[in-house]
Amino acid sequence: MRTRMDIEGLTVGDADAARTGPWHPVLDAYARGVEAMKARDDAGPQPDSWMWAANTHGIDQFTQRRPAWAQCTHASLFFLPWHRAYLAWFEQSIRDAAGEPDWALPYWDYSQPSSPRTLPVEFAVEQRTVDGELVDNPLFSPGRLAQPIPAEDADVVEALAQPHYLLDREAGFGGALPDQFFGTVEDRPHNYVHMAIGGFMRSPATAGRDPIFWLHHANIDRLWEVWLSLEGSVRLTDAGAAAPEVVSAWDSATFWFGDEQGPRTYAMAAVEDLEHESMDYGYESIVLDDATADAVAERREQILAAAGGGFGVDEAARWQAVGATFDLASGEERDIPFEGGLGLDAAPPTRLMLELVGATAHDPHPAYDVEIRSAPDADAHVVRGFSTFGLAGTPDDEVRNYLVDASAVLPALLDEGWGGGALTVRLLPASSRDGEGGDDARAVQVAQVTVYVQAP
Ligand SMILES: [Cu+2]
Repeated sequence: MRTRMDIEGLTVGDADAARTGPWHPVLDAYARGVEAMKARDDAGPQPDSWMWAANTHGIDQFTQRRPAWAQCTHASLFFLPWHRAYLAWFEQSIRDAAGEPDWALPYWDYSQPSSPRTLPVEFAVEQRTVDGELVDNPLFSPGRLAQPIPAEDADVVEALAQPHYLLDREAGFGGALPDQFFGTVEDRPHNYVHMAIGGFMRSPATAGRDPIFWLHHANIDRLWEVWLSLEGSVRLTDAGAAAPEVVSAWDSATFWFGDEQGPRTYAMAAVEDLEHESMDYGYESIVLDDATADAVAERREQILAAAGGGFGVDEAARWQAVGATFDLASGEERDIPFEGGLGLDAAPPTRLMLELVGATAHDPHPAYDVEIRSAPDADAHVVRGFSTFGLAGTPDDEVRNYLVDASAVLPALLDEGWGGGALTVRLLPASSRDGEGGDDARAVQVAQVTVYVQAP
């Protein structure tokens, strides 16, 4: 079985050393493989070329669609398995191109507390030395942001703490029903890290062109294994965890890549089994550092307590819709009209969820937070909103849906006497990343917002 290694132990760590000195054999083989695949691009589309691999994920508006391309599966419970199969197929292409049959993709664990969260230098330098000569570095990609990934963007606690893979009207680790919302691990770190790296990584249409894409996704894939190893994690296929039709759609899923006449296919049974010959890899480590492990365990307890023990997709009734629909644009305040208040029994709600459906944008900020007030002149309470990865800049993926868990501000709203009369909601550019403030041209439009509450 091949081992996918942590890049932290492979990198030379210093830009000058990366420019002039030898690289770890795993990274040297990756660079040679990427270079060989890129060289094939000149001859037009071929399944073993670099752009074919990138276009399989997404295509830009200048690229003619073909069946093998633009397949990426986002905002879906199939996000994790589709990308796992995609990585396995790509890994084989690199092995073939580099002539290294035992090579395995490294992973980039930017969430480790000790990580500098900056690009490994082998990906950052524009040139490297091969046989005593300075040559272009095939792992370099233009337009990436220079600053480290913000620590909060790389946070894994919220994702790993989710007890369920899939939930109804809220984000489980791997997905949310109806199947058009992001699971927690896809939201963060995945989407946020894409936007923080920048360049080609900012859009699903181009992300696969950046060699770091594959190490980012190896880490997301590794987090799936980390989550599975945690006590109490409930798989989609566990008894009673999902509706039979969802389980059957999951079990019968097959993914295919490469030549349309003779594609390589990956059935779900193989994707779920890392020992299967078409996977055949393990990770150097799926063990969390102590501080993160403690934070995950504590957060998981909190989530289970807030859910009052009742958890599972068959309990759809536990979320009660209380808000009517309305239009929401970033920077613009709107009251949410309620029909007849909260409509709950005597017990006050314990959780609050905003469902934003049909979001569109032309050139949005990287991320938005959500400001909530119990009345137009009341104090503002801010909760984390969403990353805009995939919201704009691709031919197809220009409408997104988001679930925003606003439970953290519920006690304050109830304290202020909020009884379900109205909420004032605003989207704000997340200030930690972008200081430009409200810019109408970069506004997000949301077609429909629904407020859900949950009582004990
Ligand atoms: Cu991605």
